[in-house]
Amino acid sequence: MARLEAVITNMVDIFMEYADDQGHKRKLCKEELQAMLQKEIESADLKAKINGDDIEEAMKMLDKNKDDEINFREFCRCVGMLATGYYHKKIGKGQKKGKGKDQAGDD
Ligand SMILES: [Ca+2]
Ligand SMILES: [Ca+2]
Repeated sequence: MARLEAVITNMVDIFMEYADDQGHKRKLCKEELQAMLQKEIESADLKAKINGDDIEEAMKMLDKNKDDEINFREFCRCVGMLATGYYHKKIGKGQKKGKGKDQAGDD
């Protein structure tokens, strides 16, 4: 399979595999998210990007519509964040302390 195709099908397959495990189908609850992060991400750097060691924080960060679950759109955003983090690392753009964390201030 072409590489980009593999990325796309992997994303969908991984999401569905974990999201359909328990609770609501097509959504990752906290336990499912934790299981996925534990098994599907090995790099400590990547995990740190989304607070992967603290499931409460990771959930807070990824759950944009605040329904306490991760839907596919939120999952895609998560993968995008990880990819961006990796990209920045590769081009040598470290984490600069500019304006701090971008807090999605939607209130
Ligand atoms: Ca589920
Ligand atoms: Ca959500």
